[in-house]
Amino acid sequence: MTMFYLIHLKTLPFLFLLHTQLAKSFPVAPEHLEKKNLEIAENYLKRFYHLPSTQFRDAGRSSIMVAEKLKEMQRFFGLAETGEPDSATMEMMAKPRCGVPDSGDFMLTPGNPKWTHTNLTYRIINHPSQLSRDEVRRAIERAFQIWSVASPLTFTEISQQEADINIAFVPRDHGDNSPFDGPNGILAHAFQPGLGIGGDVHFDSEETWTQDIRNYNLVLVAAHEFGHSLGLSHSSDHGALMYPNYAYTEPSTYSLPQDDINGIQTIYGPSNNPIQPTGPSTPTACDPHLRFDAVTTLRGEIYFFKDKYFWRRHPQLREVDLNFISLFWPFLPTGLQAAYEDFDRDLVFLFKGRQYWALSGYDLQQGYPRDISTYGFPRTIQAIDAAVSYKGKTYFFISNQCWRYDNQRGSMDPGYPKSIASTFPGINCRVDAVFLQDSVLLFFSGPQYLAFNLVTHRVTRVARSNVWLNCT
Ligand code: 7FY
Ligand code: CA
Ligand code: ZN
Ligand code: ZN
Repeated sequence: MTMFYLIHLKTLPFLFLLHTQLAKSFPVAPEHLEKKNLEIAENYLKRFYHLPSTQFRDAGRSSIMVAEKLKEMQRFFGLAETGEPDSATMEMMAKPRCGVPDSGDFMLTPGNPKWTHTNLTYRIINHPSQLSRDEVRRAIERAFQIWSVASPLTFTEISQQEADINIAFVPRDHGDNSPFDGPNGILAHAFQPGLGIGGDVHFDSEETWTQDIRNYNLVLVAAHEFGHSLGLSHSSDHGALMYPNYAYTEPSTYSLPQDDINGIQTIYGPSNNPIQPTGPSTPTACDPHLRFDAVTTLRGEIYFFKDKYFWRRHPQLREVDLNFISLFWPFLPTGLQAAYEDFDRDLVFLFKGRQYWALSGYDLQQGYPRDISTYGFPRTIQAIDAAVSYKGKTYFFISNQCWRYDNQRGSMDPGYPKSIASTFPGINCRVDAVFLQDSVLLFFSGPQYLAFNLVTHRVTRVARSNVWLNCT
């Protein structure tokens, strides 16, 4: 049984209520169609407009919340703001939002097992050879904290009595009919909430457990397993902690993705914190508001950076895939701000704040990150919006100004910065990102891009940014 059914069942009383209120606006629609429309509309609003799940809506205001969210959606698409799932609205909702990375959702464990108390206890039975007892305790504490900030749950370590969640590092056959397989393969497993072995987590003691980017980071694997201990199953959202595949992310700054927050709060309700935590959402390629952090070519492919992700596009194949930045370059931060390729040196430079990194393919060049003062930027420049290199010069875009750096001489050209519009007529907006393709500069500004022909010195095209991700 999946999440869908759980919400579905709980939604029924509410659906009937809304249904009778809207009946007059649908004189001809057959009843079953009407109900179906409402269901589709609700799922759509939950997915793209943060409509809370039924159980977290104030019963009396539930239908009003749906109507408000509908109006918001209608306003966005330029439809009549009826607040009702009329045919024009349903048609818009039915349009494929391409590239939505099988924008899955969290799943609850079949049968919906959960803890009936919120003050959970855990006990660390042993530790693996590579990490000390204290290192394991710190990692486990951090992994629980990832879940406790987003839920009403608390986790307390105990060393004597029986704990809710027992944590152990064990090899091969260890008496629960789920033997481990030695290095790699299965890393750990967890039992769903319940008495006895319920909630317990076992880690394969033959893995190399680490506190850094090396496989496998204990905090991340533990946090994933604890999701199972709390009643969550795997999610199809690629950015979720409960996604089935291990992916490295810096644990000290990790915050629980929104999909996992939605999952844990579906089971245990919102956090007791007056300010409800929110988490990063996996970007949707065809979100009409999508804007890029940075764009660059790299050895013939185009990389579009956004938050902790990038899309990669092969220019001929038109194929686009979404990946974590950390999967290719675990040493890079998220939220990059500018990037360019130096074709002569076969290097890519990436910028965030005053720091920058030089990459040769997957590898970080020695001596990086460096400070942008090496380019000749004064102390007053705190960040670069966009950068691109062309014919031995590198152009940096900062606010409404453009700086030009001479790659050979290794210094800024005199006369710069200049206004962007005086250097590139027609580009009179702030630039989020820019890259070069066949003597054309592609400038991204908010949800649109402008193509600037370097030969004719004119803007030749303006279109939506995410057509680059094959969105129509
Ligand atoms: C994971 C798991 O939770 C199971 O119940 C059975 C098999 C599993 N596979 S695993 O041990 O290789 C594993 C895979 C991914 C463990 C953790 C993760 C993980 C996923 C996302 C973020 C961090 C870790
Ligand atoms: Ca293993
Ligand atoms: Zn086990
Ligand atoms: Zn899992």
